[in-house]
Amino acid sequence: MRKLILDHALLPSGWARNVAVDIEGGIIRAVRSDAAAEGRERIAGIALPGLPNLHSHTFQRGMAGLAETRGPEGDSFWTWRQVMYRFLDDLTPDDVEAIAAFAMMEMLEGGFTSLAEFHYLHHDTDGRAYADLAELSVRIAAAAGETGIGLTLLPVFYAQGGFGAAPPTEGQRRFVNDVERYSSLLEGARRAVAGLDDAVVGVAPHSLRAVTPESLAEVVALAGEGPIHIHIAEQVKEVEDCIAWSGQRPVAWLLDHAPVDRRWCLIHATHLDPAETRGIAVSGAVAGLCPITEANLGDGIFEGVDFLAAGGLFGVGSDSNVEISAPGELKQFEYSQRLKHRARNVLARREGQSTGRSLYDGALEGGARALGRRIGAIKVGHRADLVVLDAAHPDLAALAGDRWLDAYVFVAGKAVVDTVIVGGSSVVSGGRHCSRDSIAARFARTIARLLA
Ligand code: NGQ
Ligand code: ZN
Repeated sequence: MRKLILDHALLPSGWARNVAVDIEGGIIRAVRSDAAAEGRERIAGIALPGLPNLHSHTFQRGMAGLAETRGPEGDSFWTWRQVMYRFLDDLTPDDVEAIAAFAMMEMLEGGFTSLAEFHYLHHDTDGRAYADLAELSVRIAAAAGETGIGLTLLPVFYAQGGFGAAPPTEGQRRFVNDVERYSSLLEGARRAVAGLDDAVVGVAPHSLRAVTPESLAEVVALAGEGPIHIHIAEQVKEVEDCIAWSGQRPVAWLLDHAPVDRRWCLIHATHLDPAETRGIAVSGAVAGLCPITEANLGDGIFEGVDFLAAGGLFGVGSDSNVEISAPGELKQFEYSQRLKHRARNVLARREGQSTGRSLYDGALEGGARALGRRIGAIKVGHRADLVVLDAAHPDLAALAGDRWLDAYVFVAGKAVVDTVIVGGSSVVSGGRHCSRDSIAARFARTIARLLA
C-alpha cells in the first residue's frame, strides 16, 4: 500500500487540497480531501489525472525532423509517407524497441501516462513473418514495461494498398496479413502484454483504404468488448477515392456498414460533412484527434465546434511523434479552431469556463474510453496515474484552480511537468524519467546507425 498526500489535486468533483490517496496493486483504493499529512508521503505540486495518448506509431519518433526538407514538387502527406516507408525499410526489432522506449519516455515526461499504440509494423525487412509472428508486439510491450507507461496495444490489420483491393506496394510489405494470420498475431499480442500490469489489446483495421468490407467485418468481430481504432478521412484524396470506390464519403460509409459504437475510436476524422459530424457524436465513438501531426502533415482542420455541440467525445494522440506533448496537443486543437473560426476560447464549454480545463476534461474522458481502461480520473477503482505540475514554477506560482490548466496548456507546456506516477509507481521526478540516461543513449546510438 502506498499512501500519498497531494498538495492540490483535480478530482471529479473539482479542485481539492491535501488529498489523501491510498494505492494498492496500482489502483486507487481511497481518496479523501482536507486530510492530515501524518504517515503519508507528500507529493508537492498540482496533481492531475494523467492524460491518455490515444494514437501513436512509436517508430516514427525515429524520423522526427527528417521529413522537413522540400522535395522536387508538391510535398504532401503522400510524399511524407514515402519518406516514412523508406525509414522503416530496415528497422530491426532492437531498433523498434529502442525507439519505442524513447518515445514512451518522452510521453511520460510530456504529461501522458498511457498510450494506445497503433502498431502496424509486423514483419521482417523482407516482408516475411518473424519466427515469432508477434516479435515486434513483444518489443512494444518490452518498451512499455521498461518505461512504465500504461499500454493499450492495437495490432493493426492491413490487407491491401488502396480502395478496390489494390495490391500492397513494396513499401507496405512489413504490414500485411490475411485475417487468419492476423488472428494469430492478435493472440501473440495478448501473450506479449500478459506480463504488464493492466494492459489491454484491441483491434485496428488500418483504414478503409487498407481493408476490404469483408475483412473489416471479420476483424471487428475479433474485438469482443475491446477497443477498435481506425484511421479515417484524414486527407481530401482519401475522401475522393472513397467516393469513387463506394459512392460514399469514408465516415458515412463506415457508419452505414460497421457497428460503430463506444468501442470505436475514429482517428483524425478530419473531413466531415454535417451528417457525419453528428453521426460520430451520437454513435458514442471517440474522435481521435492528433492536432500536432495533422498540422505537420497538412491534413486539414477537424469540425471541432459542431462535433462538441453535438455532444461528441474527443481525445488526443501524438501519432507521428514529431513533437511529444500532452498540453501541446490540446493547445494545437484549440488554435486550429481559432484559426478556422477567427475567434477565441472556441472550445470552452460555456461562458466563464476555462478553455484549458474544458480541453483537459474532454481529452481525459475521450482518451479513457478509447483506451478501454479504468483511467482518466483520481477516483476509487481507477489506475493511480498522476501528472504533477511544479506549483512553484513562475508560470504557475501566482495562479490557482483552472488557471493552472490554462497556463499548462497555453503558456508553459510540458516544461512544468514535475512528477509522474503510473499505476502507483513514480517514473518521472524533477521532470526526468528515472531511466532517461540509458534510454536516451540507446536511442541516440540507434539513430546514428540508421542515418550512417
Ligand atoms: C500511418 N499516418 O499509418 O502511419 C499513417 C500514414 C497511411 C497518418 N495517417 C500511412 N498520420 O495512412 O497510409
Ligand atoms: Zn496514425
